Amino acid sequence: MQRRDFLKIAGMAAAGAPLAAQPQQSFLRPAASQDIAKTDFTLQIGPVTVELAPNRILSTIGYNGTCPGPLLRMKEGVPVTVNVVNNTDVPEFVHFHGLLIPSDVDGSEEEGTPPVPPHGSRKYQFTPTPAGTRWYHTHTMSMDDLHRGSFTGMFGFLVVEGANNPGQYDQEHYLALRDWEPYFTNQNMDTDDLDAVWPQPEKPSVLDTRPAGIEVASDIYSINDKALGAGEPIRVKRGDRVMFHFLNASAIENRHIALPGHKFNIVALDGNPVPTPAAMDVLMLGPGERIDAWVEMNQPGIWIMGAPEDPVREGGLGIVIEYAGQQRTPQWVAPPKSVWDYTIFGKPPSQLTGQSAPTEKLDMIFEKVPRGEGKFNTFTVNGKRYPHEQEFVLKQGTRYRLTFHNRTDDAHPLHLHRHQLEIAEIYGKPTSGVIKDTVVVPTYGRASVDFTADQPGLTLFHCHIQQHMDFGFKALLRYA
Ligand SMILES: [Cu+2]
Repeated sequence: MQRRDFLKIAGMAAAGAPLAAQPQQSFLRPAASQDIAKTDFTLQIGPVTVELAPNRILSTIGYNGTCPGPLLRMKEGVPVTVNVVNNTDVPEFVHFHGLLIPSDVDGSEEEGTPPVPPHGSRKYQFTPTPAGTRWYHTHTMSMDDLHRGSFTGMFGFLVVEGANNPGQYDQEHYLALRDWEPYFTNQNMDTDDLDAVWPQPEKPSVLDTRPAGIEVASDIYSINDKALGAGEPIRVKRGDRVMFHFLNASAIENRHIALPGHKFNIVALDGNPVPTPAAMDVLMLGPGERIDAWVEMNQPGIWIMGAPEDPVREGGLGIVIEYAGQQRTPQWVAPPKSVWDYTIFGKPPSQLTGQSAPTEKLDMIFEKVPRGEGKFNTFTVNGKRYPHEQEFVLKQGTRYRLTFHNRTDDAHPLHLHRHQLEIAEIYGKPTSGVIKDTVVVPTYGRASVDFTADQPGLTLFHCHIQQHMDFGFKALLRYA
């Protein structure tokens, strides 16, 4: 099927064509029906079909026959066993993203986690912490195979429940943003309108004008497993407070989300409560990032919540919000101009309390080598290729200030495993109290993050764009 045919189908559904009855997804079950005391989980890796729209059915690999995989709801501090059964012909790794757990169960080959063998199984046993919206996904390399790694359907939400779970809202939804049928292209697909507004202290005085290699792109999108208009709408009543847990599960690109006439009240980034909750018109999430935000439903109508970029939204990245008693075509209205800025949610550095100031510095300089490996770009960290044996050796108990120097023409979502990063400076602005595991550093931008080396064991750092990671954008931190 051609892309335009698919868009026609999704567009027809969005314009009010009858929607086929969909079985209620287990993924969207309200919290009340979850067994919060569960400590044993099984993930079966195998083929799944994803019905994005009635005439758009994809085959991929996923967990337990669904995509996204089941929501894993754990209790903070209560040990769990995740039994992973691999029904495929290749070794697999399940990474638990945002959890502070040992290297041997973190799910990264680089850190020494044993693989789940083909047609075999392996138990991951750990004590989940900290509380918040986490997620799990495959951590294999893809290289030039767009049917492997995070291009597959192997991802799902993981919620670690803390002692306090006030839940002062009328409903909650877990929404994973995805793209499908990736392909290689040498067109510049960048949609990052954010980059122009930020200082570019790392921009080289002489730009590298060598022709760039091919990158991965996609034109087909979904929220969870449905393209815009093809799934059930989210049904609300005026006055409802609806909590949304967003995840960018893309392997490829940063994404934006807006809901016409409504504001997102952001309470947590990467699952960690922010010091200064704030309302925003548009959300931005790099691959790997999560945002918890509630919306007060106070504009009756039928709306499209989705990507502000027309080709992305029309390609499927959206979902219909339907107020009770309303009958009309779902409406999209472009949001007011909005700049995503992590420091909005922080507090001034002077208010830093209870945290020792960092005593050691680490620097990472990122550079892109156009066509560094055949037709693919490669990346270096501090001018070197992975694995940086003596470059990043941590002293137990020490607090570090890690500065990212992005000397490339892309915004990169940078992820450190098994540790929490507190943003100290970004966009040339100091801040504190914003705790993340993945930080998008703008084009030619610089950011500093603080972390405490209190998780002994090999620790992987990488860009969460799969192709960048595979072609060099990673480093291994170790403890002395
Ligand atoms: Cu990257």
